[in-house]
Amino acid sequence: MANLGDNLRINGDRLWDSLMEMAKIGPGVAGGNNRQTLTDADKEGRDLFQRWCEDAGLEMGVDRMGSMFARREGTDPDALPVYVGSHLDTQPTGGKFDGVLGVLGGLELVRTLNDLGVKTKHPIVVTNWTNEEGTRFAPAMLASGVFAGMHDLDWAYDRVDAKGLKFGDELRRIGWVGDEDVGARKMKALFELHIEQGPILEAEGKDIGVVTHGQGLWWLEVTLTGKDAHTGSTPMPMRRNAGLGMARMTELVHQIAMSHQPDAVGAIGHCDFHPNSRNVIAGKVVFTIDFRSPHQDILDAMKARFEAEAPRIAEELGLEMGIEVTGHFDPVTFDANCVDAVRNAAERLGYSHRDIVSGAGHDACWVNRLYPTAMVMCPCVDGLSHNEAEDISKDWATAGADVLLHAVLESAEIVE
Ligand code: HGY
Ligand code: MN
Ligand code: MN
Repeated sequence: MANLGDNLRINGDRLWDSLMEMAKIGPGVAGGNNRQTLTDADKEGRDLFQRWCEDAGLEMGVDRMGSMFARREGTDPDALPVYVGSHLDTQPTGGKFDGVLGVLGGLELVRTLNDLGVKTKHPIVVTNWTNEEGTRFAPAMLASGVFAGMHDLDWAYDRVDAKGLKFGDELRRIGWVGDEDVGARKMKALFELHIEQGPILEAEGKDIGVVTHGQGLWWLEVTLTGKDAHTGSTPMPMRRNAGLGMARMTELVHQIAMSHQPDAVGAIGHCDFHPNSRNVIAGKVVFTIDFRSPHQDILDAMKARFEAEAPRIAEELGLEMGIEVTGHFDPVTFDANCVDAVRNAAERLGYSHRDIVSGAGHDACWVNRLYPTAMVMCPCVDGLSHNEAEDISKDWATAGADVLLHAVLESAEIVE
């Protein structure tokens, strides 16, 4: 491997300025972002990213899921490209860095190579994957899932949001339906930079997380149907209270996850009460369970136990129950050579690091099914994410992007 020049570093100030510029688009109400997928704010963010890519001399390709691929040519145009990137869409009360750091860290990598006139044999492609969050249109990592062959395009286009709007219609409305077949692109490797979204790196004083594995996930959407009735005049024994069913099942989810510590998590983050009137007993409740574990057997055992025990709760309360899987991926083991490239880069650059399992799902988790993939993580303040107070330091962002640069160069091969 050519001597990469350990003093080859990205421009941390420029990266930070770009992060702050992007954060102005789709502002939240408490300092973070609400730039949900396929909204006008998402369109605005895409347009800005496209302008920056054009300024950096990159050639933009877009696939039918709207994922964006900005290509920096290599000396061998036929060599398989090395991909970087993440997602620009955010949670409704999201932070400024979840996903965005990976996209703009990839762009900064290219800007740095341009500044220094560094050529690589393999092309480098900076990616913005559509709808990583899965908050407006379930499931999460939707576009990378179609890319990996886990979902078909028509099914993805038919996903609807809470207002009944379809994914495909919204993608057309913002004008970001591309002409590339989803999944047609071939990769040598993919590296994704992302904030940890957990407390470990900060607590241990580590600059870099070398991501060896990712948790698996089940999203179970539960519908409980009872009977709307007056909260005042309906005797307690006569009630069919779907809200009470949800409360008891929330406790069950918590107990199931707690019974598999420390390698399991479970919660309910989404819930719709119907009719959601303060003096009507909820006749219908729809909520989503999020179970995760790095271990396949624990992940599946949690789902099985809920499916076995929840019907009794429904029966006791006179409720009908339906369960639909709205998201799933197995635990992920990233590519050992790519993981080594990340670890070697951190080592060479003098950044403290530790191996880590990703608690959150990422587009890299799906791409890993097709091509050698790894992730670089940086700490975040108090481990907080999916919260407008999400925060990182400029130094952490810079360290993460430096390691991304060197890991990618090891794969893309500098041409002297
Ligand atoms: O849910 C996840 O893990 C990711 O943040 N979409
Ligand atoms: Mn993310
Ligand atoms: Mn997220």
